[in-house]
Amino acid sequence: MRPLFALAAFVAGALSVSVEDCPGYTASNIVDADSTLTADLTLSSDACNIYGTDLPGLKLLVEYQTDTRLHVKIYDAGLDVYQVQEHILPRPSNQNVSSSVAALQFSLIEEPFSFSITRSGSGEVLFNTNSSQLVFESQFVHLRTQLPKDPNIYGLGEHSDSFRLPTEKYQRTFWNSESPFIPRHSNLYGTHPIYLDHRGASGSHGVFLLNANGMDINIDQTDSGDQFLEYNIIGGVLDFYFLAGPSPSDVSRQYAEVVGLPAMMSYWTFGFHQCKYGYWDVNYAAEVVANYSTANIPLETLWGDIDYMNLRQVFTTDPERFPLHKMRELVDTLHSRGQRYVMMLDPGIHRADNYSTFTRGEEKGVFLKADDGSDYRGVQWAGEVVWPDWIAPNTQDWWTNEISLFFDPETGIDIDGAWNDMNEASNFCPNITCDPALVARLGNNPPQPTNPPRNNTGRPIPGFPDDFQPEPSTQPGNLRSRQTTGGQMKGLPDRDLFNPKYRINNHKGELSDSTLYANITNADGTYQYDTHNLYGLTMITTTRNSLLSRRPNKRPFVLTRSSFAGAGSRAAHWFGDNNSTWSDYRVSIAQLLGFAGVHQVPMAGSDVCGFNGVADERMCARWTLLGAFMPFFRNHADISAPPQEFYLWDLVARAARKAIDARYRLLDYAYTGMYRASTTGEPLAYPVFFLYPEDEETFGIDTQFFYGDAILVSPVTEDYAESVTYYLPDDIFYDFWTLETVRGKGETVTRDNVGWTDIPVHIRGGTVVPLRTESANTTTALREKNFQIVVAPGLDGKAKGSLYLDDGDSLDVGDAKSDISFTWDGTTLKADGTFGYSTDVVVESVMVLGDEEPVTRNGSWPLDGPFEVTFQS
Ligand code: MIG
Repeated sequence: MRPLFALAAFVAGALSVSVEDCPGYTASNIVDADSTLTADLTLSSDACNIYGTDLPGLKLLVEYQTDTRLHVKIYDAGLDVYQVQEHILPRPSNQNVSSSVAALQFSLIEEPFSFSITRSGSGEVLFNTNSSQLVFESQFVHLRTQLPKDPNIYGLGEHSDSFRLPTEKYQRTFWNSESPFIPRHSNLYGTHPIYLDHRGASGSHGVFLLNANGMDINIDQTDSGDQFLEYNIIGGVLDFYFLAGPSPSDVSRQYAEVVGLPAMMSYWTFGFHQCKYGYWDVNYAAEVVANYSTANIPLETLWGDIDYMNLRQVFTTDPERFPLHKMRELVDTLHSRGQRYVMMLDPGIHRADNYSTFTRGEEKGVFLKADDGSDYRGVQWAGEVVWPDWIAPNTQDWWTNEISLFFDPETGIDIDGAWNDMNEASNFCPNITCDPALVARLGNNPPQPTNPPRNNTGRPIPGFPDDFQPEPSTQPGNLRSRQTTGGQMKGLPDRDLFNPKYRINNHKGELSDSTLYANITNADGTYQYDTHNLYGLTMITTTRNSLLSRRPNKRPFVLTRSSFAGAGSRAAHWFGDNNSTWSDYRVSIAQLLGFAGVHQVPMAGSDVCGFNGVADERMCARWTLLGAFMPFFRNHADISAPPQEFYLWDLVARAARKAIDARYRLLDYAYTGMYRASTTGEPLAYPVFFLYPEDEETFGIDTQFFYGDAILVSPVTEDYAESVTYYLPDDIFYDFWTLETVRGKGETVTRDNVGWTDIPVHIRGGTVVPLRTESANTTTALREKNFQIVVAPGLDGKAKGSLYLDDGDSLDVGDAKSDISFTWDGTTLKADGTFGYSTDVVVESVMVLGDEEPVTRNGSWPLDGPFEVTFQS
């Protein structure tokens, strides 16, 4: 056995971990029933103990759960190894189908043990582990599958790389971390261990590994050119869900069956959002709102970053800069104008005896604990902080109480949504030698703005009290685990939680660097070592529940930075602290495709115009046009960045008016897509190949996308360019702006003279798109506008689409919803479906696109029952 380090593998060439000397396992006691298969796996010979201790006995469980989902789980016979708690990620129900009807088939080789997954019928091998031994150690789990040559692999977020992943020397690391500047080829804020493997005409399938532990996934080729993907994980079990597709969006839907359907979002969340870290006081925030009005740019939602807090304490307002009565006035004013307000809630809770959020939490025992029973302490904005243990018994009640007190509509701030940041969790303590009291005292005064905003009073943010007395640190010490019993899947005892021998390629350094220490235990006895990647997911679950308690029948809106598989069923996501660069403008599309197309987090988008650095007029104009066609549309910037509100530049203001006008006219179309996503798992934004799965030219496209299934967005991609080359599949399209017919030829098209307020957008033929006849200042006002139905006939002359309507905000709308389908047969538009939502809004016109000028019929068709509009001359 050779001692090897992960980094050595990089130097050696292929990104493989050398496990040749490991013995592998032998399968025995195979019980092959109609819908399940079980077996014992025993270590074939002497342990290799390459990065820990080989586990001698494993179990294999195979379940044909549905006709399109196969569950394969390899776990320790003693049930000590950590498994993601059911209450954190509920498992899908097993329908126990007969393997004879299943689309995927499992087979195994007993000695050395390996397994493969094939597609029924064709027998195509989708997954095959026989090129490398299974290694299952106390702190290292390894499994490799072969892939076809030049595979089309997508997903495995969160990352800022190309949407179609590189196939050589490429690595994805999962260890959620605060990742300013969203570095390429790095672990970022979220963990989504699912990939979609697209094989053109033979179909797509998905592979989800339900494992939350730190891991590296290597995609590479062996020296002899064999393509592989391998998992190198520092704990947990191999819990795979294979999803049969065969279409790419079938995979999306099947994945949603496993991790949960996306949460339905309120209508207003599709409005335009403005935020900035550095809105220095309530007056400045109010002025931004006023400036948007003056500039005649619709603003739906103002956001409050940590600026509002008193001494950076969550659930407080700065009495001088954000006095409560002024905040209430601000929010009342926003609401009276049909606008909204969302505020930030960070998990780091200031450890101060005069801070009641902290003391109430103390009383209820909600904070993560160090071994001596004292609170685990670190550093965040407020200074020395403690962190909620989201799965401790009283945490939900405590958080709900804090939320209902602070956001009480009668006495507090009547927010419309909550923003969860820093939930990886971020810790300003750089490593385990940190003395939090000292770090807090030395280095954590909130940064001052470099660009004083208008109306800034010039007063500095108050610093931390001078009489602050740091207590001597007891951390990390020799921490004692709260865990005592085995057999509960809470993590093997006796592991090196700080420096496991296999070192994942975490860009932050060691596991505990700048985050919660890996040896901290949660209330149920699990370790942060195992649950780190779930911290954000548990926070947003708690926040969502609290918002629900506060307003039981309103859809909660939570925006989260950190995520894990299933996050979309609880929250929206933005892509974190990107840069005001063309590169990050471009990569926002790949990120959207990952989250909306594969990870099932449809309400997603980037900080428009970029968070860090300086946005300039032309770049911001382009980004505004692009962002307006993404589900989540928010302009946000750092405190050190100059202001970048749309009204600050002429070009950007014009781009914004135009883009928001289009976005709002399309809002019900997008909302219908959201409804579809939340009820079926159909994506809200599509990679081009999802709709043209046999067109190989589309497989690598990640600078174009479909917003919904009808609107193809092809933004300018090059820096400062006024032309763009984009791809049009062999199909018929219609220019969204001019309504001209454009016959796609399965070729790239170059368009010159793309003005700074222009973005190429096409309607895909074969679709019917409901539009509001005109835009409005707020989404509330928009809901009063009538509809125009646009028919975009396909090559066969036909088209279909739909329109979903409800009150826009209720969690349970009961029967008060309409799901209207439109079909166009070449002469008649038929509207049919359900009509439970009552509205005075009518369809005012129907427009049919075509080679000639569009033809329009005007009228007044109420949305209370089926109707037909015929275009027979
Ligand atoms: O920079 O709360 O990603 O959106 O403005 C560290 C301040 C803290 C990071 C978030 C960013 C937010 C900022 N936060």
